[in-house]
Amino acid sequence: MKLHNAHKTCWNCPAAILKGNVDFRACGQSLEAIRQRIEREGLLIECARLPDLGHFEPTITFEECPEWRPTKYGYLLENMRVMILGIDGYLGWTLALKLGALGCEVSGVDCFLRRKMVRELGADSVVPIYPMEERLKAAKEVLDIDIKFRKINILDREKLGQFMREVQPEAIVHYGEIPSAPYSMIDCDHAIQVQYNNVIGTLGLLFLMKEICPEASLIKLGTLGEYGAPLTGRPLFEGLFPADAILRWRGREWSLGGELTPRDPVSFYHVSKVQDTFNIYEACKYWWLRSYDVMQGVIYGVHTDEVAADPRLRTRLDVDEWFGTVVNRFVAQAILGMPLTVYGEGEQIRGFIALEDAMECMVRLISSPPEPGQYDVVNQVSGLYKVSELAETVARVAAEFGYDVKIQRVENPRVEADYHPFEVVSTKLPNELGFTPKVPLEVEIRRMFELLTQPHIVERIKKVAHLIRPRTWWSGEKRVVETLEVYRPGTRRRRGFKPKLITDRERFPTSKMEEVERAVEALGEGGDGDKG
Ligand code: USQ
Repeated sequence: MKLHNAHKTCWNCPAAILKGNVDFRACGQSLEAIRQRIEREGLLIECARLPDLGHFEPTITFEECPEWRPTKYGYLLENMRVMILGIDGYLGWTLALKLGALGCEVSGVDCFLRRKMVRELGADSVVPIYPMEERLKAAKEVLDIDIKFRKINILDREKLGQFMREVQPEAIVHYGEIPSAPYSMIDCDHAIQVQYNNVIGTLGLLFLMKEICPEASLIKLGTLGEYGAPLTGRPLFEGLFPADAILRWRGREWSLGGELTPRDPVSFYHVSKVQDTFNIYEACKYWWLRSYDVMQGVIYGVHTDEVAADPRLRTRLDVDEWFGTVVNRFVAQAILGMPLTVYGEGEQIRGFIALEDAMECMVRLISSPPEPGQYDVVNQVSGLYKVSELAETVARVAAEFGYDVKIQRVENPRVEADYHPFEVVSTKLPNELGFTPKVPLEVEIRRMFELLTQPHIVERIKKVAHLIRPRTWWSGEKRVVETLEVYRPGTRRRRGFKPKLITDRERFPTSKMEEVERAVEALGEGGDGDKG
């Protein structure tokens, strides 16, 4: 059974020097025109990794190429040079360790803005994190991973460009953005800071990539919240409409296939991600950059094998109003004996994914670069839940740990629909990239309780307890929200809409999936199998 990216060829590989005999990056040439020209005139490439091959056609598959080796996440380029922007963050650090453990040459930049912003608000990561120097030392000692780190603000294009020239990344993961909706809604200064940092940072990066490493793929963290939650019930497609989506108007009809789907962002932070989407889309069009825009749901959790390998390798976890995401906050609240803060009716539905599953998705995306010029979008979620449902699940797991948890409905400081349909399409990760979610919600919540109930962490949670109840209103008001109702888990009838996650797995039969998994298991952890 083939791994998901076995069929990809030099055409997708960042080591292929495609300039050769066709100046295919020139502006204004359509993909179709280029394809025709290639068919007519032939296209020869050179391989940056195997220059002895000379000029050849870009038809060698990942499966055939000695530079791509099989792993449990698909073929991965040997010692692939992956640069992570925002490597000190919740996701950046976790991914760095995972990629390092898989044999990638990991480099990363960070200016510690996240640490600074959280501390300025009086909060801190409840899981202790170490200074970068100690993190890097521990990564070497415990996991034998060398990470090349540089303290750089990505807005400093000169320094970032210099580092990119040095490293010559084959893939760039862009986590270097301010990730908080409430933070962007504090006031005008914060809204501007978030949009400037995110939008200008990404735009500058695109220009640098064009100049320095146009063959590298950009794996950019977008957000599912770019789409909003359409009250019409229209599914949230994966960034672009499928070919069979039809617009009907006054007796005529058009296919919407390939057009960007409408965006309806839910905060000034989410608006910054929408702006990024357009900038990346254009850069792929003008300069033949290639990118996956990852529309990720809300992340939760603390575990991957690598971060759990040593306390010095742990990734951060925030639970304050601004930087804590809902599940992480609920677990901390349960430990504090604070009723879980469900905003409004609690019937709002969001997409979620556990940290470990999200990291696996990222590795699969890195290992499967798009074609030159290809802008692609994946919806990265593993489950859809109502906020009130999450509170029930956290309360249930908390009971296993001896906590008697109550739930409180509080005023909703955000502007979001209480009741809304929610249908999310997420077909590419499961069907084209071979991803199956491995971490059920309750399992990760259990792991969180195991870690967060350690006495030194409980002490740290107590220190930020006063920053958990929200006081940042989308209206601009500044007052702590009031409680509307306190109830015991299991006593409130659920109303509203039932979410639907469309994965199209039925088109990719389970038997086939199992076959892939068995083949992958045979490769063993990390995968070090030979070709053939
Ligand atoms: N919520 C509560 N109680 C809380 C906290 C949140 O009911 O104590 C509700 C919110 O009203 C919202 C939902 O939970 O409806 C999710 O809120 P969140 O704070 O967990 O996540 P959000 O602000 O949407 O943003 C987070 C990340 C962001 C990422 C986004 C993915 O901070 O970086 O882009 O999740 S998504 O939500 O799909 O856009």
